[in-house]
Amino acid sequence: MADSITRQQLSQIAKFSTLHTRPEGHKYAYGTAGFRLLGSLLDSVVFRVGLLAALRSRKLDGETIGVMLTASHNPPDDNGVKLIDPQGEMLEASWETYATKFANAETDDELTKEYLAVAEALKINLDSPSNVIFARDTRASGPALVAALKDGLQAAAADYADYRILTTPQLHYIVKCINTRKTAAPYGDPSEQGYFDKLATAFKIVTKGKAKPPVVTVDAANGVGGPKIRELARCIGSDYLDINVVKDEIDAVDRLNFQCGADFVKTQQKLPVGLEPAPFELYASLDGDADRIVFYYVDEANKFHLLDGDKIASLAAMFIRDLIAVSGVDLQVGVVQTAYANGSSSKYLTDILKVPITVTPTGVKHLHHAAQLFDVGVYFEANGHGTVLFSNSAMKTLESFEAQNPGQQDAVTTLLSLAALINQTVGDALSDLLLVIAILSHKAWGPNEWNLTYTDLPNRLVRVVVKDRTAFKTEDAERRLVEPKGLQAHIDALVKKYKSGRSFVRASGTEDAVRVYAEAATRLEADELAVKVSDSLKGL
Ligand code: G16
Repeated sequence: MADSITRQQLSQIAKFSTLHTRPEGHKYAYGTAGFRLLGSLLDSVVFRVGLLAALRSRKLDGETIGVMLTASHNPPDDNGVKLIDPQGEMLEASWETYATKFANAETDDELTKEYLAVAEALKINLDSPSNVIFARDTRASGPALVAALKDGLQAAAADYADYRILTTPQLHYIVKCINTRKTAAPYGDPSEQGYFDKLATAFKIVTKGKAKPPVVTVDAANGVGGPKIRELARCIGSDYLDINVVKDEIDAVDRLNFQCGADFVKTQQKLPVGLEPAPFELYASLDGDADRIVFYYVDEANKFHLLDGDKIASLAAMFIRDLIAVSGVDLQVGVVQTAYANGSSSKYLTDILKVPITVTPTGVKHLHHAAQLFDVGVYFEANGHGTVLFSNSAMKTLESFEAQNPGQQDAVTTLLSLAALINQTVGDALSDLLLVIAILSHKAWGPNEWNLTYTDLPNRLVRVVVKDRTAFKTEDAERRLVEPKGLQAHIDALVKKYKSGRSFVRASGTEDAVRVYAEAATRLEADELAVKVSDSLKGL
């Protein structure tokens, strides 16, 4: 019986695979956030990811696996695909190797052999249940890739459900809800409405009786976040939240992330093109799949001030640390950052807030795991990708805590509601937006007061196209280059010439380029250092 099932599946895979042939000569790699490249090069990859998702679910006793089709902050012609594990986390790292092998199998025969090899090596019963759900963002290449994915799932005899257009974090949420449905701690209702209701309810509790939250204008990068944020705002109600949504033309597919969105604002350090801000009002930009957010405002002189992931992490860490102190609960808050974290933010966290910091390589998968080691782990990349994790034991401590006075009770209720408000699976722009607004409302702050907590060192991020980005190897959480040989010594010599100078180079995992980061005491010096380090990559 088992053998006939295996033969049947392999023959189906071989048959469907001929419809999704691999473009010759292209090398694929499961990178920082899955496979990500031109949508036109992804058909065979997505078909094969369908096969892998089916196996992953079988390996985990039929738990539901998610597949998200998105290229997030990348330009409109790109697309991407990534797998979501049962608790809504990124795919376990050891499976990334299988994903890369599947994607690069040269022939149908090689692909079926890889499929069987993984099943045998991991003792996966191909006759056991397999459950996969998937969704996509608004890109034009999405529907064709969905068809390829369905073929893969069908060939591998998986049960699947199409959740159509969602933000990436919504799919992570739904995956976790499905897999925890019958446990002692169900995460929520496994539907988009369930997601909106959970956030709306928590937001109302957290902000109850506090100052009217600041009005916020959100640039949705002309992506999926636009309609979703409107829906969320509708569920919360205008008495609680005053939101304007701009850059929400989801049908103008070529405008996705174009001159707007979180990546544009963070890397260019300027307003989305066409936005005319009022002084001291709060603005925010999402990215194309709404898993990142950055905030900003202009002052009376129309000067732009960015409130990025570091500022969000510091705000959240400060607020939660203070609530814990008031409640009297014995819990530790920690923050996880990457090499991109502004030097001033790390100093503020360590010297002023006195919270411990861990530094990991770029990629939320790394930060997420490091954050799980704290009772309450705040993690944000400077680009605005992040969340706050409450450990299971922290939740139990809070739930069973017996408050001695109304102040303590209030603080514990707020902490528990924050755990519901903040997406526990992955960085989520919508949930992070509500978190920031709720904190500002508690403190009766506007963006300027928030910004005054510490002053960023001027910094510059540059994207440099090189011949072969895989030649750039790093160590020390990507803060130092090991290869190309000699380059780090050259960077060190440059950095020494600048007060508060710091710079590093790393290969991007989502674009065919390397990134150069530089910071220094003044704007001029940070720019100059970035240019000099970028220049040293010429010809490489
Ligand atoms: C993805 C990852 C992030 C990472 C970003 C840029 O974000 O999820 O963790 O910071 O790519 O990565 P890299 O510098 O390696 O290109 P997103 O929002 O594009 O999914």
